[in-house]
Formats: sequence, structure tokens, C-alpha cells
Amino acid sequence: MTEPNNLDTLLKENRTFEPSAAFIAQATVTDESVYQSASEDPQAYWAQQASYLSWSKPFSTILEWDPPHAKWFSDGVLNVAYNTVDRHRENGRKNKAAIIWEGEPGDSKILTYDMLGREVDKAAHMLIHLGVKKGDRVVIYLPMIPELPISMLACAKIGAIHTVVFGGFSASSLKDRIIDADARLLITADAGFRRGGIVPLKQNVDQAIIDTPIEKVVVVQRVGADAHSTMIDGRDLLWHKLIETMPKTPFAPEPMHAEDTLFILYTSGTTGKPKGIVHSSAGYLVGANTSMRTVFDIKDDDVFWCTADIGWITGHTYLVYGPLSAGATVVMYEGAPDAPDRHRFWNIIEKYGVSIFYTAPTSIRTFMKWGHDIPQSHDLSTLRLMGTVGEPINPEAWMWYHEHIGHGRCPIVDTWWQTETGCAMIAPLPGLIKTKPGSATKAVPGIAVDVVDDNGTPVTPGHGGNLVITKPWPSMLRTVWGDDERFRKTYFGQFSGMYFPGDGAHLDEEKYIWILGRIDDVMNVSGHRIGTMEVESALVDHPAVAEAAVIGRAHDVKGQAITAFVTVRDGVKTSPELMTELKNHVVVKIGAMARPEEILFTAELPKTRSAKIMRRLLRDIAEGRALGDTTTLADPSVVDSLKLQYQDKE
Ligand code: 6R9
Repeated sequence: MTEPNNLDTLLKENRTFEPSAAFIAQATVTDESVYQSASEDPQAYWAQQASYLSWSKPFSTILEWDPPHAKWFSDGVLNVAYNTVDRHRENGRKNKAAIIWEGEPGDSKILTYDMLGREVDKAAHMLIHLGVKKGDRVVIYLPMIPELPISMLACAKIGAIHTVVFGGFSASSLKDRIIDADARLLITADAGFRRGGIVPLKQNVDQAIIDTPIEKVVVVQRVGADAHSTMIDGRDLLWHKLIETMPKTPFAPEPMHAEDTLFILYTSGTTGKPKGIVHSSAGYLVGANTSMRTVFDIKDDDVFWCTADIGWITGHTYLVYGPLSAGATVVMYEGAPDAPDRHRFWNIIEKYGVSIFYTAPTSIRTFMKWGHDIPQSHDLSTLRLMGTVGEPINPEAWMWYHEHIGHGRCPIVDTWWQTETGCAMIAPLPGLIKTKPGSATKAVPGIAVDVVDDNGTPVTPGHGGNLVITKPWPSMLRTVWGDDERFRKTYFGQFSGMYFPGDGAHLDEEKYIWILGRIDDVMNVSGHRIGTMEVESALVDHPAVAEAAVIGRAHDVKGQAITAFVTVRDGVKTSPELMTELKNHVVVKIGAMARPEEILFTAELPKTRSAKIMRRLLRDIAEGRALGDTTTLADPSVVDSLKLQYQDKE
């Protein structure tokens, strides 16, 4: 196995892959001049892209930019659910499959655009019946079942703001999000299936909503008797019972102003408290829809499968809003790639004839580990384009994906973007751009990115620095929910007038961008963003812990793994049991994805004389590197004892 991206391997990478003649012959975008024209007049470019949506009142202004606040198409009116569902019922796609859903235990369901539309309308009536009004927040904590996109689209239809919380988050994380979003309604399921086991969602909800504004809980029955969830009279309502009593009449889409909030999605940052990223209606949808055509080359007969969970931004944009706005067929899979066995993903591709496949490097590295004979025993010939997202992809994983999944035939779109950017920002247009394994290539048309040094000066080709986005774009976050100052400081406080995403990047001689990963205190574990501070806060919340420092160290499958350095309170004895207890405590406070891979007990943490924890040194220790400068340490001997301990562990 290889190490994930590091600059040395990337700089040695010189393989290139031109789009094939066969792919170019059918590609949606083949005119290279789009880059030039979009960069000369980005507003005209985006206005033209906005014309792919249906507006109930056309916009007359394109952009109002009062840094860091942008408004796009602000006097336009539309409805996102109408654009993603209803208009396709009217334009000849009525009986086309919108969502092909596959449950983990093997059940499946196909919802045509017409069927999806009727379900969304019933759910919209239900929300209104429960007293939800335009602008209210609805928290959705569901497994990957059809009721999840249906709930989101029902919110969009009535103008309510959804905030989806990934089902892997703990009760405590869910509670924080409910309180921050100030939501009165929550939609959940009795439980979810995951890798043959059961995730007790409703039990988590029962704990989470104590002392929150939640008044009603709608419960989808997914698992049934084994879920052990109890319903509370007057508070909990069963989805299927309630929805049956709703009018079967179409629900008129609420006219929404372009800038009205579509959703809030929480993501990790450099402090202990997750940020509620706020997305607009029109700008977000324009971005999502555009990238379906430009980056994913979507066609009417494609079957598009994005393997992300809808609880993350990738699932929002590329399982729901992007593909449905384009009238595409999406595959939605409920479970794990190895349930019931390691053939599951390839079985799904074969079963439904998936033509575009979008997954994360961490999954690709897992498939590599499982061996290429597994995908080889399947007919993957329907695939024509493949994507990756979530973290830097190491060239070896890229090559494996290219050879063993794409059979050398499918272009790979490595898409760099974030919860905050709404849609893919740096990615090849597959019919135009030659790809290089490990590079996300160039910004898509209409997006202006650069790599700058710490003073904000652009670096010359052949150098690295901070990735920045220099101009506003339609699907950019509008603010951090309830904390505009944090929005301003986090994203625009570093380099004046420019958006700073927190990633480092290298610019090569051909101006290709090679993303090097986060340069702030955010880890990327299997493509999930987790703040070091979040895990530290969870650890110090345990009575045995005095102090904790958390870092992400290189890991060959996950990209990064969490290592925690912990000092215990006076009188506490360290033991393997305590270690397990602390790991579990983090799971209870945040969720399973934040479980530290290892915990090291230490008498002291390495600190500077101004008492700042030196994470860089901790990372060097955990990755077995020669230590950098230790002269600023208050007590240099701390590091030696930690190093010894780490070596012992191995
Ligand atoms: C979409 C998504 C965002 C962070 C981002 C960066 C990393 C995402 C990447 C990538 C290298 C890619 N990231 N895509 N790094 N190459 N193609 O993942 O959003 O969960 O908010 O994470 O993920 O570090 O800053 P989100």
C-alpha cells in the first residue's frame, strides 16, 4: 500500500491522460474557449448557466458583491423542488426513473419522477399540517432511505430550511445542531441498517431532544420490531400513518426568492463548535446543475451513482439537487460496500447499468486492499465516467481506479470542493482536459482560483502555497448560521477579499493544481472533516482527562487517522481499559467516525513557551519523522519520552 498524498510523490508524477476520441465525440462540453470567455465575463457565464433552471420570475441582476457577502440573481424567483422534480414530470420525464434505491438487506425501490413528485407533495402537505412555515428549520436524521430526499425536497417545496444530520452522529452532536438551528420538527427513523447491524436512530433522538425546542418527531419505520424504539404520545408520529391521511392533491410550490436559504449543513472547523453552513436557493442550484453538465457530462440515458451519504454535502449536491435538477437517474444505496460481501458495489453497477460512478479515495484504497479480482469478476462495461471527491487521491489509487474499474476507458474527474463551495470547483471537464493522477487539474469555468503565499501574493508555477478563490461564485456559502462574524473571519479574514478554504496546494509548470490537504486544524478521516478541537473537547469532557491534543496522522486507507495525546488528572491511573473508555467517550460525544485510532498517555504535552501545543511535533512523532525544530519548546524532554512511547507502541 502507498502513503496518501505527499509532495514528494506528487512532484514525481508525470503521467498524463488525454480524453479519448470516443469520449470527446459524445461529450457535452468540447469547446475550449468556454474557459476564456467565462473568465473574462463570469457573470455572463453564470447568467447563461442559470437559464437551465425554470424561474417563475426571471432575474434582472446577476451579482451584487459586497465582500464577503454575495447575492446572485437576487430579484429572481423559483422553487428548488419544482426544478428538481415537477418540471421533469411536465417535460417528458414523467415515467423516467428518478431514484433507484437499493436497501442494504437487498430490498429495492424505483421512484419515477412522477412517483417522487407525488411523495414529495404528500410530505409537503404533512409539513404544513405539522405547522412548519416558510423559513422554519426542519432537522432530518435519517438513514439512506427514500424518505430522506423526499423530506428534503418537501422542505424545499414549502420553503422550509432543512438541516440534515448524518446518521452516524451521536445524540450529543445531534442535540448541538438542533439547538443551533433552533428547529421545532425532527424527521427520523426507528433505526437504520448498517453492515448487517442496526443503528438506533430513534433512541439517539429521544436523548438528543431533551431541553431543545423540538416539539414533534416524525418517525419512518425502516427496521420494525428489532428497532426497540418507543413512541411518545403527542410528540412522536409515524410517517406512514400520517402521510396516508394527507391530501393527494398536488402541492403548489412556494415561490422562493433566489437568496432565500435552502439548507443549513453543519461542518467542522478549527474550533470545537461545528459551523452551520448556509446555502441559498438559486445560486446553489445553479452551481449544482452546471457541474452535472460540465464536470459529469450528464446525459438523459445515464445512470449516475454517487456513493456518499446524503448527510454530507457530496450527497446533498450529487445525490439530490445536482442530478435531479438535471432530470437524471440516480442510484441511492443504503448500506456498506461489504454488506453482505465485498462484491456489493460492483453488483449494484451491474444490476442497474451504472454509467457514472462517483466515490471517495478512501473507498478506492479499500477496494485496492481487497484485491482487483473482486471487481474483475463483474461486468463494469456500462461505466463511462468516474469521479473522486473528499480528499487528495494518491497517484497509485488513481491508477488502480483507472485500470481496474474504468478499464482504461473512463475519464476520471477528481473534484475538489467543500461544504462551503456547494459544488465542484476544481475538476477537469472530461472532454477537454488532460488529466494527471493526483491532480484535480484546473478550476471549472466561471471559478477563479489561485495559489498564494502567506502574504497573499500569487506563487509562480512550480511552487506551493495557500489555495484561494478570488471571485464570488453562485453556490458559495452565504454565511455561518447565526454567526456572520465567524463567516467573515474564517473565510475572508486571511487574505483580503479572497475566500480561503483552508487547503494547501501546489501549482505545477502547466498551472495544474495539486491539493495537498488541510493546513488548518481540521483532519480528513476517510473523507470526513473532523476538527482536532472537537475531538479534544470530547476528550477533556471525560473526568479522567486533564488535557488532550489531537492530530491527524497519515494512514494508508483512511487518508488520515486520529491520534490523541492525553494527560490524565492527578490520581488517575492510566490503563488499556481507560484508553478504550476514552475512545468510546469520543464516539458518544461525536460519533463513530471520530473514534481515535490510538491514544497515548503522556505526563506533559509539548508546548511552546507561550503555552501553545505544538501539533506539528506531535504529527512528526506519530508519523515517525525526524523532528523539526524543537528549540521553541518549553520542556524539550517531553518530546523524547513521547517518541519512545510511540515506538514502543509499534
Ligand atoms: C466535498 C467535500 C472539504 C475538504 C476540502 C479538502 C478535502 C475534498 C478533495 C479534497 C483533495 C479533492 N477535499 N475534495 N482534497 N482533492 N478532490 O468533501 O466537502 O466534507 O466539506 O470537505 O475535503 O481538504 O477542504 P467537505
